[in-house]
Amino acid sequence: MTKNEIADLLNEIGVLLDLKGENPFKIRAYQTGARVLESIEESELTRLVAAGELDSVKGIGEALAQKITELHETGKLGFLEKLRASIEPGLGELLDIPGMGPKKVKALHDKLGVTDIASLTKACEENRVAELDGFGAKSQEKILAGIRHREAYGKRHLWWEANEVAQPILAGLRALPQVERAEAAGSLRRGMETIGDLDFLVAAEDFAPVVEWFVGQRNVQEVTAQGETKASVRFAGGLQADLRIVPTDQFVFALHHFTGSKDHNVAMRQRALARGLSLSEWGLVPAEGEGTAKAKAENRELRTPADSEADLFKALGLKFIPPELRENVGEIEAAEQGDLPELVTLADLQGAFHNHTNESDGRNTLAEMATAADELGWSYLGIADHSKSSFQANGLNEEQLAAQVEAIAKLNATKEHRVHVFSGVECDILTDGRLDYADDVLATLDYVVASVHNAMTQDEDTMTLRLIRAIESPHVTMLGHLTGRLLLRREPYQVNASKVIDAAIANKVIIELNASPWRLDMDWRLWRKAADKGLLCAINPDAHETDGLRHVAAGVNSARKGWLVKDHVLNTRNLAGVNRWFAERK
Ligand code: DGT
Ligand code: CA
Ligand code: CA
Ligand code: ZN
Repeated sequence: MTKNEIADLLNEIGVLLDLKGENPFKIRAYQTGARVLESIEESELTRLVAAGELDSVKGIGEALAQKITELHETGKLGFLEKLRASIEPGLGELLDIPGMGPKKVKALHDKLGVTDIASLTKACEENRVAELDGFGAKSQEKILAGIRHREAYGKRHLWWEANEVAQPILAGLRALPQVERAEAAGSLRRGMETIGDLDFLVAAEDFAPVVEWFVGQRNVQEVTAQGETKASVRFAGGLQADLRIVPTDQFVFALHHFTGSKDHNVAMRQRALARGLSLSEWGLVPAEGEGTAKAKAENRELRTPADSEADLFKALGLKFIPPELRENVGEIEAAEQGDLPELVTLADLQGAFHNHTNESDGRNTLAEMATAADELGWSYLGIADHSKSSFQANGLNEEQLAAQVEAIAKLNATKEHRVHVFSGVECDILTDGRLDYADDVLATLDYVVASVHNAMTQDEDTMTLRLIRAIESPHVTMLGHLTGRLLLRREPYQVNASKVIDAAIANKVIIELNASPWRLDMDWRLWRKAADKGLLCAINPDAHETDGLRHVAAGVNSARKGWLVKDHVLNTRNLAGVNRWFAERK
C-alpha cells in the first residue's frame, strides 16, 4: 500500500475510535501518524519499513509502526477489520451529513438509540434531537435539511466514481466469449459531470450467458430487472446499471440511441423523418410503407447498414458527432455544415497549474508531485499551495512561500525531473476582493491562481464585484473554481458569471476549468460562448496528492462538452509557449 492509502486507513481508525468514545490521546496518535506519513517520501517509507526503523520517526510510536508495517506489506490490518465490525454499519453514513462529527453521532447513538439515517430522521421528526444536550432546535433543523439534501443528491453519482465502477464491468463484458462488442453508453459516455445510472450495451447472438454474468457480479446488491436481452442491477453504494443486448447488426443504432441525450435523439429522429427515414434503436429504415419501425428494422433488406456511428451520421448527411457534444445545443447544425470543433483531448495536455503539496493541505511532497507529473509525460507542473488566510488548509505565510519558491528553483536546477516546476500560489480572494499577499510578494511568482475560500454566502453583486476586483489585480493570472460548487454536496455561490467572464477577457485573465471530479467548475455549459468571446481556459486538476493529477481527464470531458479546442486551453501549449504567455502578461 502507498503512504496515502495507509494514511487514509489511519484516519479511518481515528474516526471509528472516536465513534466508540475512545481516549482522545489514542485517537490523536492515529491522526498524527497519518500526517507524518504524508510528510515523508514514499521511498523513505519503504526504506524505514525494510529497516524496521519506523518507530524512530517522530510522531510514530511502536504500536503504530507495527500497524503501518502490516498495511505496507500486506495491504490488510486485522485490527481495523475488527474495529469496523464492532460498529453499527449505519453510523458511518451519518458522518456524511453536514455538521455531524463522530462525537455527535456517538451522542445520538448512546442517548437516542440512533443507528442509521432512517432512525435519525425519525428522532428529528419526533423532536427528540432538539431536546438533547448540545443539539437544540436549530441543529435538529439543520440535520433534517442535510438528510433531505442527501436524498435529493444521493440519486446521482460523480462521473469519476461511476467510471471507476464502469470500466471493470466493460472489461468483463468484453472478455466474455459470446460478446462481440460492448460499450458504456448514456451520460457516462457523454462525459456528464454526474451520472444517474450506467448503461451498458452489448452485441451478442447468444444472450443468456451475458445476462447471467451481469446479474451475477460480485458487488451486485439487488437485481431490479431481468429479461431475455436486458437486466438492471444495483451495486453496493447505490449506483444502478442497465444492460441491453442486441444483435451485432443493430449495435450501432442501439449505441447511438442509448448514448443520448434524449434531446439529441429527438432532433436526430426529426432529421431522419425529414429525409423520409425512421431512426430508432433498431435501425434506420424507410418511414413510409407497411409495418412498424421495429418490424422493418428486422428486415435486413430495408435497413441502412452501419458498422460505426460515423456510418449512421453519414447516412443522415452529418459528420461524426463526438458523444460529449450530443446535448442538442447546435451540434447537428455544426455537423451538417462541417463546422464541428476539433475538440481538445487528454493527450493534448502538457502540464497543469493548480496543484498542492504537503506544504499546505496536499498529501505529497514537491518531489513526489514532480515525479508523478513526469510519469504522465508532462513538460511542466505548476505548484499553487494555499495562501495564509486559508489557515484551515494550512496556508503558507510569506516566509514559507519564499522558501517554497527557493525549493522549486533548487529542484529545477537539479534537472532530475522531466517537468519544469512553476512557482505559483492559490491566493485567497479576501472578502472585499483584495488579495491575501502584498504585490511585491506576488511578483516573485511565475503565476497566481486567485480563489474564494470564505464568505461564500455573499450576495451576487458583492461576490461578482469581489471576483472582478481580484481579476483586475495585475498579478492574477487565473481565477480558480469560479463558483466554489461541490457537486452533489455544496451549491455554487451566487455570482454573475457573464460579468466575471467579460472582466477576465478584458484583463487577459484565465478562468480555470477546475478538473477535480467534485468541482468541474467553471461549468461546461458556459464555456462555448465564453471561449468564442476570447476567454482562455486552463484545465487544472487541483491535485492534493499524486493520484489527483489524473483528474485532468474529468476536466477534459467538461472542456469537450464546452466545445473547447486545443487553442482555447493554455496547458496544451509547450513549456516555451507557456513561458511566453506568462512573460507577455507581466
Ligand atoms: P442519466 O442516467 O440520468 O445520467 O442520463 P442518461 O442520458 O444516461 O439517461 P438514461 O440512462 O435514462 O438513458 C440512456 C439514454 O437512452 C438516454 O440518454 C437517451 C436514451 N433514452 C432513454 N429514454 C429515452 C426516451 O424516452 N426517449 C429518447 N429519445 N431517448 C431515450
Ligand atoms: Ca444513464
Ligand atoms: Ca439507464
Ligand atoms: Zn481552492
